Amino acid sequence: MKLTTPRRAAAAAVIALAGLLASATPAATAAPGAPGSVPAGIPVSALAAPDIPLANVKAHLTQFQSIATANGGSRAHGRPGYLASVNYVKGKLDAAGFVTTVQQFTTGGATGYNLIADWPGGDPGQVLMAGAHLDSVSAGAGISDNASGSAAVLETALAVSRAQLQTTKHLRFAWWGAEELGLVGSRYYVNSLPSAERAKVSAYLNFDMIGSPNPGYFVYDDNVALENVFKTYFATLGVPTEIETEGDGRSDHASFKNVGITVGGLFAGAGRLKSAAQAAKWGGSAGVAFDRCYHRACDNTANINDTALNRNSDAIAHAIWTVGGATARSGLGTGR
Ligand code: DTR
Ligand code: ZN
Ligand code: ZN
Repeated sequence: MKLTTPRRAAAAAVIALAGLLASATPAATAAPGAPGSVPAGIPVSALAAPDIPLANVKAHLTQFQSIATANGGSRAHGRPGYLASVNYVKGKLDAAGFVTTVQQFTTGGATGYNLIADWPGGDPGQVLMAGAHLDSVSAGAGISDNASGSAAVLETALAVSRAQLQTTKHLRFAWWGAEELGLVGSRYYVNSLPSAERAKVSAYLNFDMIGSPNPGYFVYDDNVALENVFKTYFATLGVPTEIETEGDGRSDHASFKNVGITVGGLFAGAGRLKSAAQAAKWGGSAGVAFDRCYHRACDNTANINDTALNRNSDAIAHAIWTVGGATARSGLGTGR
């Protein structure tokens, strides 16, 4: 639809802890820190997240590549490829039952667009947000940076719809404009939120570059509870993680952190070189950038590591189901 105007329950009950950061006593499960223990302050959902189909995520990447190819080679702010990307994502979400809103802003002499998608239900006073910037640099299609995050967040939202998921928190997904110009879209969103609405956002999860071709597995360490949600998940896969140190202030989570909102997220690496120690534990090439096509024309559909994209997409779903406090699903839903 063309943009015209904005717009597992297991037998056990869900054990939801009060608040994200409340020092609620951890659920009486395993000893703190023991495998399978519950990080303090995180709702424990008896409902496991579904697998996010890698093929679906890659199909979105193919669409984003086609959009760039058909629109001068990029999906950059102010170019037709960006608005076409917004329309693609919006069409999928509208068809899946989300309430979408397009927020316009102006920067660099051009109109920018944020796409916000609310999943009906949940406590409107406790909003869990997950997002990714949808724009590329003007040099290329921006498949690693950041169609990867945009596609994974989109497919997770569609999985929520397929499950007709019910959650304790209200779920809100976002695709940001003009990140590459300096976090412009996400900052505009946060600054435009009335303070009462801002206070309702319990956490924002950011996913920028999650399929890098020579990947690392980095977890944001801005909040220990959210960091543990991701670390615990990767530990179940036997994948060691490191804390993310390349990005303080370098992606859209900074817009939220700057106004005191709890943030977390995942990152597979950009222009820094992978060390020998990192190559030993993660595979890939030492002495080579995590993404050697970072901000270059070669950031196309060949510039993705499927294993990293798959693992990170599933980790995103795990976080949404867990932190969102999934309580029930009522079918296969309509998500496409
Ligand atoms: N600013 C992002 C790339 C980036 C660099 N360091 C980090 C750390 C965390 C997330 C993203 C990034 C971009 O160029 O879009
Ligand atoms: Zn970038
Ligand atoms: Zn990025």
